[in-house]
Amino acid sequence: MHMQFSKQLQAYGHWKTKMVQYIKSYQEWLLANGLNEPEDDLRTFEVIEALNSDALTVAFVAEFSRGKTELINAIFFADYQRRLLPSAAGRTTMCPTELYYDRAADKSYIRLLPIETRVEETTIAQFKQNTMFWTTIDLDTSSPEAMAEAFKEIIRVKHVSVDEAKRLGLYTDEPHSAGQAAPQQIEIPVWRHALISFPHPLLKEGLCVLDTPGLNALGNEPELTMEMIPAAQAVMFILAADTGVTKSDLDMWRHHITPHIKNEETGILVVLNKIDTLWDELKEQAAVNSSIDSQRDSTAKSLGLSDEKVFPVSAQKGLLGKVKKDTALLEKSGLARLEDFLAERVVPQKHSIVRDNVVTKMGARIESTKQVLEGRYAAAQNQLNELRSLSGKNTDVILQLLNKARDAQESYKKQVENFQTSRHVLSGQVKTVLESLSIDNFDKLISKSRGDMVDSWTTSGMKNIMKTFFDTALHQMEQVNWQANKSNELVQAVYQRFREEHDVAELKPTLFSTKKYVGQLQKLVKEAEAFRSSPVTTMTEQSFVVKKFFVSIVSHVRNIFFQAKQEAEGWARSVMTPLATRIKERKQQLDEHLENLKKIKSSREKLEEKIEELQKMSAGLEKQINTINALLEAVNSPLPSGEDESAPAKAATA
Ligand SMILES: Nc1nc2c(ncn2[C@@H]2O[C@H](COP(=O)(O)OP(=O)(O)O)[C@@H](O)[C@H]2O)c(=O)[nH]1
Ligand SMILES: [Mg+2]
Repeated sequence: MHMQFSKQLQAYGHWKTKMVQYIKSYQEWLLANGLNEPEDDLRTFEVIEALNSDALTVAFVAEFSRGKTELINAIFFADYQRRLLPSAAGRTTMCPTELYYDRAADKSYIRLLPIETRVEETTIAQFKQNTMFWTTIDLDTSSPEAMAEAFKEIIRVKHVSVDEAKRLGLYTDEPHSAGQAAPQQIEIPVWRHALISFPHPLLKEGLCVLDTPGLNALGNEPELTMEMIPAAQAVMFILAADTGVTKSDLDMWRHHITPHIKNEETGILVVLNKIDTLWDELKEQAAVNSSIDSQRDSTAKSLGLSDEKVFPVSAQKGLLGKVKKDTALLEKSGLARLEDFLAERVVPQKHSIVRDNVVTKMGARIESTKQVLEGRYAAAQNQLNELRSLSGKNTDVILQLLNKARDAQESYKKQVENFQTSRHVLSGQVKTVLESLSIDNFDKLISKSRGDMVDSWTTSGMKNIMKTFFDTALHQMEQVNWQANKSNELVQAVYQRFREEHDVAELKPTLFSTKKYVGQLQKLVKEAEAFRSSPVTTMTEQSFVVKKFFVSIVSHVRNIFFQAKQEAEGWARSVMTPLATRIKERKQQLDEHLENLKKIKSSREKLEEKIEELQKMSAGLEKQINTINALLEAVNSPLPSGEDESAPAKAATA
């Protein structure tokens, strides 16, 4: 039931904390052993940052009055023993609200962005960077009543002139022109966006709940549909049994939800709420159940889903059941099945995405540390064997070995020269990759599209501009990929040669690809097209929505390029690091070996001493390799189930 989801989330939070500990101690251990590289350190820091700030977002999307807010109250906040967020009959003009816990600030607050900021070209994401733009209300978390009272602020409205409402893109003449007199004053929400931070256990574990007003509503922000909702782990689309599937529900489903269905990182849950309106005490339970089943069936059909994808629930009775501790009512509300789904699918899904990221970013590095240690171990073993074979032999043999060691040093020097040359060639090639990712080029493309837009401020003109914009962006990304492939070929050739010269069969380079970014762009193209053709853009005042739409898309695409560039830069800096490390290691081994032989040559007593030293070193290395293996295992391990979250950590630091 409810516990299931919180347990899973806790286990996930626990896993993240453990991961951060492992990675930190690994980092310290690298430093202590002189095995760290500055570029890698930076990436490690990024992984830790990402784990610390990671959030699991569940977004609630529906027409107004389907019970989004009630469902949020019932699923997440019933332990306050009351209705925490304001939910009321009729159209509540609530602004999009994000509930989370601000771990960095460690504070409870409500932050509200004034509706007037809608005219700015700044995105909400950018506004979030600066608290100055927001009105902050301190939240007294000691009393649920005081909290619920404070939350009422997010639904506050005010009356403004028609002109002002138009200026804010919250009013358009068309829908009212049918015989009605134009109103004098328009009711608009006071706030554009709300951020609420308070230390609820689930929120402290990294849950973020996004409550949205109806997306079809006038004043809908493209940023919400194009950025925030697609970024959520789970999107709950809510329908109500008392209204059935209306045309407006279907529009929202088609334009704002279905574009994400193929996106494997977002789970879509369809909820048929208010099934209590079908309950009837004069009917047999079986008859009630069959009427719920048949509505579930018809809901599924109209959305083109199979029945089991639709969860029939009663948010209201579920909340009541939880508050009154009425398990029979809670059971009947169907809420538990929905929560189980969140626990069993959504949390593990999120975990595997985050784990993959850790594995991608850290795995290769840890592997490479392991290989270095194994290399040291093998070198120590070789020396040991050689020294053991020396006991009882005459000075001639030692001299022979000394010569051999000197030769090895000579050929090593040549290899270093080769390596430096390849590195030089590669850095030239990589430069062209980075140039094709230049943000300057991108900004030129934007200012051109922006100029075009002034001339065609209509939906059909918009379509063409968007097409050109995306075509150019995609073309540029493919250009980058073409350059990246050339770099990859070069890198592979360098590695190939290195493997042959240095006898390190396992050394493989990481390659750079823009595939991920091309995919993101293509996804955005689809979302943009769905949004462009949605009722919001066709019905509401063109200039306003179009402008917002464009700002949102441009900042998104720019961000994709920016990330690609950052990844490419990081890759360029670190792609040769494993080879450089090997060379450094090899040099150290050759020097040590030569030094040992010299000492033994001058004093035969040294032989036993050196053998002992090497044995000790081998034992130490074996221990270190075990530590690394445990760390690798920990990074790759699945999410512990809620029950054994106290399982002891396997990896320890040596
Ligand atoms: N009968 C019934 N009413 C509900 C249920 N969930 C919500 N409501 C009512 O529907 C209205 C709108 O709910 P609200 O949560 O504000 O909807 P939102 O606009 O989607 O956030 C309120 O009057 C709620 O009390 C439910 O499960 N059953
Ligand atoms: Mg609501």
